[in-house]
Amino acid sequence: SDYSREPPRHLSLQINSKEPFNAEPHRSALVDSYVTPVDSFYKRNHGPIPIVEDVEKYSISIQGLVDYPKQIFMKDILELPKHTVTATLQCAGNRRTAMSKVQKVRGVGWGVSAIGNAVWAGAKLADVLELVGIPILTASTKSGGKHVEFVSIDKCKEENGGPYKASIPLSQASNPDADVLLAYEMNGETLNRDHGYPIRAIVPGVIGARSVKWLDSINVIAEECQGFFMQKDYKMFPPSVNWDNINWATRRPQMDFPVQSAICSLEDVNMVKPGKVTVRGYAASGGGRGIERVDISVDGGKNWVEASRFQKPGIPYISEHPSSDKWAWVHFEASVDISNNTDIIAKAVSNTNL
Ligand code: MTE
Ligand code: MO
Repeated sequence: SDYSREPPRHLSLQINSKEPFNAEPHRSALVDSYVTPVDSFYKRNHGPIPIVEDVEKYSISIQGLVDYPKQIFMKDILELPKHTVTATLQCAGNRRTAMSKVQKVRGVGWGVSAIGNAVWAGAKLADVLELVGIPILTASTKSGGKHVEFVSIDKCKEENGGPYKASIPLSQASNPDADVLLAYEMNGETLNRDHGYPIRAIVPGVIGARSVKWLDSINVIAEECQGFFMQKDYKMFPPSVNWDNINWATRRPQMDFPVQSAICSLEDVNMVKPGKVTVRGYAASGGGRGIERVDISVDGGKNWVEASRFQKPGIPYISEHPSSDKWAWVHFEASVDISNNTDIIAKAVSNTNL
């Protein structure tokens, strides 16, 4: 593989693997701002970053079980209505390093920062699918298409040198309210190479692995994608399963990410003076389920106090409120009194009343 033309990256990132490039910011950067700057947004790759020299010649083939297969160019995508979605992207491997302290987990090690919140802009996939004759809210095409597979132009060893790919259900892809985007902007700027230039999928509320970067084709298929990252990775097994007895087919691919929270204003082990301490961090839930509550304990889990939650600075967050960003994380903050040697714990509760 050729790593000689990687893009420049910010020096503040902690590098977990150099080739392919996998890096995350320091946890404190995650609570500096609601929208994570591109420079400090985690980067998760499985091969060299592709190079698209001529964006006018760049196209995505939409094919498979559709009536009107079509090759769409950048200008076709730019002609569709532009939608802006604030969505948190989280790698399924976020916090894997901590998991491995309980039982060894395979894969790149990540701290608590394989997550970020960005303002993505692009065309809705539901609008793009209409161009090939798939009406909105379609669960199955006439020819039996039930899944939408995203195929990249990159090359990764897990696919034996083939492209990275993943799929989502057609019902989600064709649902305008699911806000699935073919994104060309991140935080108001042209998507950069690391994050999928010129076009990537953004699947809000779902593990990052399904938001395929550097799109090459979109296939409407009958069964979910059979690629490595759908069938041989990103699945959850009970502790009794190990690498010798694993039967991958017994589990479904992970899609919506589970509720998650992490303290970002303190390290895992920190020296602080006894007294008032402000605890800050992030909480996020997949599937558009908001964060109902964040609780903090300063005595290892015996007593809990509720933290305040917000997205926009100073405005209290209310889960499910129209003013809240449905697909985005919340920041939490609590002022607590700590004595000597103590465990501070944050626990988020997601809203399942959807
Ligand atoms: N898309 C392609 N083509 N190749 C990849 O390696 N990694 C996936 C996803 N899309 C990947 C990809 C994974 S596992 C994650 S978590 C996100 O991209 C990371 O997106 P980011 O690098 O923009 O943060
Ligand atoms: Mo990931």
